[in-house]
Amino acid sequence: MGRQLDRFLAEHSAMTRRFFLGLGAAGSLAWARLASSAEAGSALDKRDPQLEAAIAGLESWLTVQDDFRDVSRGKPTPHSLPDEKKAEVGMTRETWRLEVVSDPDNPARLRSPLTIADGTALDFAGLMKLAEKNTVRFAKVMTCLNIGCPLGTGIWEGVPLRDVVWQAQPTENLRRVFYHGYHNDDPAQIFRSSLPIGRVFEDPFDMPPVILCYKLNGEWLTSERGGPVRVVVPEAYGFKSIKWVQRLTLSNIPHANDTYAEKNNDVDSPLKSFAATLHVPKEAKADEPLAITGYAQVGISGVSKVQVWLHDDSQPLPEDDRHFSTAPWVDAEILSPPQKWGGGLPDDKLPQPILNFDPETSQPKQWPLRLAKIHWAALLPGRPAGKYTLRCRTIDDKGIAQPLPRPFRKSGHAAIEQVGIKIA
Ligand SMILES: Nc1nc2c(c(=O)[nH]1)N[C@H]1C(S)=C(S)[C@@H](COP(=O)(O)O)O[C@H]1N2
Ligand SMILES: [Mo]
Repeated sequence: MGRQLDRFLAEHSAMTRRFFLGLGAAGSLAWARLASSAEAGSALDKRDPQLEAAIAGLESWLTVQDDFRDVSRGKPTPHSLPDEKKAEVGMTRETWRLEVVSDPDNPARLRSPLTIADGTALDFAGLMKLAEKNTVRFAKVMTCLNIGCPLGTGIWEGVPLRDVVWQAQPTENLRRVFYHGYHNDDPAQIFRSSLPIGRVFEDPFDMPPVILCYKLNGEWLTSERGGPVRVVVPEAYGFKSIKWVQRLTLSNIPHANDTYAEKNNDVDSPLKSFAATLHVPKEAKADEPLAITGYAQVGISGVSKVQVWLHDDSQPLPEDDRHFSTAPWVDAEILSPPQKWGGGLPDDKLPQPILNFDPETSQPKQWPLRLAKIHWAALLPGRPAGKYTLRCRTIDDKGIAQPLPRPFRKSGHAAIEQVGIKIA
C-alpha cells in the first residue's frame, strides 16, 4: 500500500489536494494527514497484525525454476533422460538444432528451409547471434488449461519466433505455424501446438512477442522447464509453450491442429482472470475478524478488483443467480508490486530490460500486470458461530465479474472458488 499510495500521490497530488480542499476544513486536514503519512510512508498502512502476518507469509511473486509444477508427456519424460542421451538427441545447448520446414500436406512456399540434412538448421550459437540483436524478456504466469491453477511465474527470456521464421524466407501460402519438441523419436508421442502466423509476425496491443525461450529468471532454461529451448506464447495457456522444441512447420492449413484439441480443449482461448485463496482460517472464533489472503491470475482482460463474500450456510443462496452476481461481495485489497521478487534472482535483481517494466525503477508499468499474478488480502469482520462459505472473484478491466465473460471449463479455469470456514 505504501508505494502504491506514494505513486498515486505523486501522480495525482494536484487533483487529490483539490478534492480534499473542496471538502472544507475537515478536508484540508485529511489532505495534510494523507500527504504527511505518505511521506512518512506508513501511518495509513497500519494493517491488522493478523492480516499483516498472513501477508508476510505469502509465496514470492516469481517462482524458482525447479519449483514450477511440471506438466510433461513422454515415456520416459524427455527431461529425465541421461545426459549422454540428451546430448545425442539435441537436448543440450551444444547439440540443439531447430528445423524450419514446409508442411508437405499444405505447403507454404519457402526460399530457404532450415534442415539438419542440408546443414542449415539453426543451432544455439545461431540463436545467440539473433539474441544479440533482439533479446526479449517478459513476466508470465504458466498455467495448464486443464489444471487451472498456475504452475509458476517467471521472467521468460528469448528471441522473437518471427526472427527465425524469416530466416526460412517464406514468400507465399503461409497461414499457420505448428511446432513440436523431442518426443523419444516416437510419432505417437509428438505433442504439437500451433499458432496463426499473424500472431507470430505481429504483437496485438501491448502483448509481448511469441519467443524461442532459453532463459528463465535470468538462468539458462533447465531441462525440466523445456531447455535448452522452448516456445513461450505470452497470452496462451501452457500447452502452446512447447518444450525441447526441434521443428517449426510452416503451413497453409487454415485451422488449429494442436494435440491439445484432441481432448476437447478450446485451443484458441487466451488466459483468463480469476481469484483464488492462499490463507484462510478454516476454523475461527466467533466474532473475531478473519484474515484472508490469495492470488489472482491476471488474464488478457486484466483485473480491476478482487472481491470476497462470506456466506452463512444456514441462509439460502441468491436465487436464479448461477454466478452469484447479486451477492454482497466486498472489495479485497490488491497488494502493490512485491518488495522482493523471489524466483532465485541473484541479489533479487531483475534482469533488464523487461517489457512493460520501467527500466529506471524496475517496477511494472501497469499493476495488476497482465498475464502475470497479483496477491490480495482482506480482513473480514467477525461473525457468530456457524458454518460459512468464503468465495472470491475477480472483476476484469471491463467490469465483468468472474466466471464471465468465458465461463466454460474447457477454455480454462474461471470457476468461482469456494472454501468452507467453521466458526465456533
Ligand atoms: N514438448 C512438450 N512441451 C510441453 C508439454 C509436453 O508434454 N511436451 N506440456 C505442455 C503443457 S500441457 C503445459 S501446461 C506446459 C507446462 O510447462 P511446465 O512443465 O514448464 O510448467 O508445458 C507444455 N509444453
Ligand atoms: Mo497443460
